[in-house]
Parts: sequence; structure tokens; C-alpha cells
Amino acid sequence: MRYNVIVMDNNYALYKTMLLIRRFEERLLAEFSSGKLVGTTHAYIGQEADAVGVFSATEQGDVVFSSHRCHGHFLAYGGEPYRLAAELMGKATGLVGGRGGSQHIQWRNFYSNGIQGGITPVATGMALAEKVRLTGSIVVSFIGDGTLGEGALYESLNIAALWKLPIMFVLENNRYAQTTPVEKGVAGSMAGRFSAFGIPVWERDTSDVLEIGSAAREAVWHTRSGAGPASLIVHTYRFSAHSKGDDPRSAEELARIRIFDPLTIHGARISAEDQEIAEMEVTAIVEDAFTRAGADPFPSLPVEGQTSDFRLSTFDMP
Ligand SMILES: Cc1ncc(C[n+]2csc(CCOP(=O)(O)OP(=O)(O)O)c2C)c(N)n1
Ligand SMILES: [Mg+2]
Repeated sequence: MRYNVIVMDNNYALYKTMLLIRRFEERLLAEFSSGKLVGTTHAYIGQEADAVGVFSATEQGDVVFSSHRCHGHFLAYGGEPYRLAAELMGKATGLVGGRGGSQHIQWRNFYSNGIQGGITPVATGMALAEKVRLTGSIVVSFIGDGTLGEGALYESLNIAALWKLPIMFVLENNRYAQTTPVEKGVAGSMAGRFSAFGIPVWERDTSDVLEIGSAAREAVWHTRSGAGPASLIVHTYRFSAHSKGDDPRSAEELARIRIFDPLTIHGARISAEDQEIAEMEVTAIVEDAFTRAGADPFPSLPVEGQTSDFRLSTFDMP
């Protein structure tokens, strides 16, 4: 697997990337429950097709803004599992030197922030920068259904539409905001939130990576062509708890939504043998990531009178 290039142009690669996210997150949750990790985390299990579909449609120079639920986005973007694992463990070799943790990571053109909606104005500003610099790149800004309640989002949509900025808003409606079901948190139509600003909407109720990829390609094409922002709404399912244990859903509901497993849906398109190969390769990658990161040092504490060693990692500096 190549971590610095986004190449997901065949069914096997799409499957393997989704499987990588699944196994990485499962390992992460296991590390938390065994007490090896502290802090918080938000797993992407069940939603893998969203990010993988979106990044099968983007290009390398595109800029990504993610949320508290960022690991899946990051791995689908092409980020290295080892550097992510190190960051989650607070290690000096982590993506941002171990200071960002689960929700605040940065690598190349990928940024995440845990404040719901707080990063959409920044993403919009970055889209303005791409536009004035004539880079041809677009910005992808991921939000959740719960984030539709944040006012900063609507200021961003307004400016993005007025200034025809190259930004695609990806709304992942996993039907819950922490423990609040969407019916209790979102009034009116989700699409209407975008169309009120004249932003076209691509909306899919699916966990099929190919369907999401094809809708994303249309939305990406729209915004890259200079026509202004686009939005992609994916109605999806989160299989894991909101964070680690907070899940009000019944066992019956959790069992019922398993038919929407993106790995099963897309797995039907590749052979059982290829699925096994993917499993072996991904198991090795995840094991290597957590073992190596586990052995790495913590960052040193700042010493009075000396410059702190904190800096964005020099690993990927151009
Ligand atoms: C401004 C703000 N308020 C509250 C929180 C606490 N919080 C973190 S995630 C979350 C729910 C987010 O729901 P949604 O946008 O649907 O994303 P999901 O967790 O479902 O991926 C909340 C309330 C926060 N991070 N930021
Ligand atoms: Mg949600």
C-alpha cells in the first residue's frame, strides 16, 4: 500500500483501504479498553465507504478538513497508520509530535479539528486561497449531522456560495450526534440547508463505496470546474459507539444496521482469495503501526529557558 499517493482505482484497493480503516480502529478500541491508551477517540467503523469513496474522487493537491472522527478520513487520504498510531499514543514520532492526539492532526494537506463546525470557516478561507492562487485544487470539508446545528457552518456556506469557492462539503449523516438521534436534532431537510445558499446537492443513502465515489466525482467535478461549492450528503451508519462506550442504541438496532456493512457490500465484488490477501496485508500493517509506535519515545518536556522541541514533524517537510 502506498501512503503518500491517493491511488484507489480498482475494487481491490478500495476494499483494502476500507479494511485498513476497520482493523486500525478495532485495534485502537482494543488498546483503549485494555487501558494502554488514554484520552478520547471516535472510531469510523461502519462509515469507511464514505471517506474511501470521496478520496477515490479527489486529487493529490486537494486540501482536506476533518473533524473529531478523523482517523478514517486520514487513512483514506493516504496517511500513514504508524504516524497516526504514534500520535494517538502521544509519541514524539506522531503526526504533530504527540501533542494533537486523536482529534487534532495534520499531515500534508490534511487538517482536523475537534470543535464541531469550528473548522468550516477555516476550510472556506483555504478554498479562497486555492482560488486566488489558481491552483486548481479544491477543499473537502467533512461534517456530521450534529454539526448542522452550528452557526459558523452557515456563514461558511454563505461566503463559499457568494464567492464561488472551490469547496465540497461532505455531510456524513450517521443518524446520531453523540447520543441524540437525528430526528431530535435536525429540523427540515438536510439538502435544504445547502440549497438555501444555491449550493447543489448530491445525496446518497448508501454504504456502497462505488455509489459514493461516483456521486463524489460529479460533485468534485462541479466545484473544480469553477462553478462554486458543492455538497455531498451520505446517509450512513456508525457501528461503534460515539466515542468508546456511549451508545444508547439497542442490541436489535445495532444488529439490524449490520446489513449496511460497506466491507460486505463491496467485498462481494472481489474474490474470497483477494479478501484473505487484503486481510493478511492489513493485519501486518496495523500490527507494525502499533508495535513500532508503542516503542517510540514520548516528546520531551519543555525546559525553562530553552526553546521547546515542539514543532510540526519534520518527516514530511518539503
Ligand atoms: C462546538 C462543539 N460542541 C460540542 C462538542 C462535543 N461533541 C463532539 S462530537 C459531538 C457530536 C457530533 O455529531 P456529528 O456532527 O453528527 O458527528 P458524528 O460524531 O456523528 O460523526 C459532540 C456534541 C464539540 N466537539 N464541539
Ligand atoms: Mg452524526
